[in-house]
Amino acid sequence: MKEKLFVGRPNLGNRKSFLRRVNDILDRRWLSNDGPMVKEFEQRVADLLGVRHVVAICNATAAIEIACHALGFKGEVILPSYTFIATAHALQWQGIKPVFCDLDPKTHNIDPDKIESLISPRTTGIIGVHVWGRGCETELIGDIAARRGLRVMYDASHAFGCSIGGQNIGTFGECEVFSFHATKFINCFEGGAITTNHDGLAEKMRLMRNFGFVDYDKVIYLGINGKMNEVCAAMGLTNLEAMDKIVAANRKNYLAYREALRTLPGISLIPYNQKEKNNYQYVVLEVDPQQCPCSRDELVEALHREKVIARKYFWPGCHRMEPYRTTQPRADKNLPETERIAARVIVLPTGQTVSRHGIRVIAKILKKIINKKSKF
Ligand code: T4K
Repeated sequence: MKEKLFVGRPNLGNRKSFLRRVNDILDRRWLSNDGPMVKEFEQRVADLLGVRHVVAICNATAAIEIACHALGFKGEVILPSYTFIATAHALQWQGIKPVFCDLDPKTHNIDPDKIESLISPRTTGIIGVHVWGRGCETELIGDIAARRGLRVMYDASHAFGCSIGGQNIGTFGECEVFSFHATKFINCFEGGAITTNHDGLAEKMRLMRNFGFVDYDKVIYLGINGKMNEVCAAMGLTNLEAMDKIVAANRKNYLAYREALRTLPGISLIPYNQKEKNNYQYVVLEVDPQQCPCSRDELVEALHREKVIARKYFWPGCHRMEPYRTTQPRADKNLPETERIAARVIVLPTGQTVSRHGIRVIAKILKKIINKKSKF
């Protein structure tokens, strides 16, 4: 490779449209605090997902914190360990203990069969994460929660533009949280949003993102500054206009990878259900140590040497990161599948900046090291 290829290189919509929006913002001198761009962004997302309320937030981590607070989470909350550390940190930051649940190896999502045994008298909720944009088993999770008096929300950071049983992600649980970080399918530079069909919850979360202000000089809740600014909303609006093109580029790349990696022993590309809407934002390989002559780490190192900055998301799992490694030293005993999958996964670059040629080169690098190793 001439230049480094990254996982998470931002997808960009039309530059002129974005700059026109930025000029409008400057002309208006309205830069933040629930401005017109933010309102328009929220409306567009609501229309797109078919959800009643969208509350734009400065990033998904703050959005999860606000959502947890609005839902009254306290004590313990069950979530997968196989997620970006932000999901766990958002709880711990508020003094709530994240209780890590194992994953289902077929989906990489929280395994509903393993949730009930983790419920204690201190449990108040469940957070499912739609990892790689593949939806959680929302019906089963909803049943458990209803039976055990728990509240459910989803971290949908990966899943903008995806569906479960044909229904848009963003409409499940009591609320869902999206990330619009630079590396995400649709980005706002930094950004997030909470989506919900519950009027009261939406109202509460709107107030919480603005310090709890209900009027000039009147605060009715504990709140934080979770506001999205106008330039971030302008970026989001511009990128939403390019959404179909971005999905098409991702899908094309996904299919090209599938073809190019077909014959590699012990390497499989995770599938997406063709009956659902998918954003194809993640090209995820699983390396089977019984079948592949190279270890996952050897493959990642070989790619890095050739300037392909592949990633091992979400290795080693939240439970093996601080502070959880110290506060929950035995958590791994309940997480055999998480440990197995976290040691097998490689995420490859995709998006608008990755070409068919780039994909062929990546496949060649992998083939070369595997062939070399299999000769020993
Ligand atoms: N829940 C889940 C399930 C998540 O995946 C995330 C975020 C969150 C919650 C929290 O959402 P936010 O609060 O961030 O809205 C990256 C992202 O920073 C993070 O947003 C994302 N998940 C996670 C999966 O990936 P890192 O630590 O791997 O980031 P970093 O700096 O290594 O960037 C990734 C790659 O992207 C780099 O190799 C280069 C490329 N890149 C990055 C940026 C920012 C660019 O090419 N241009 C850029 O502007 O976490």
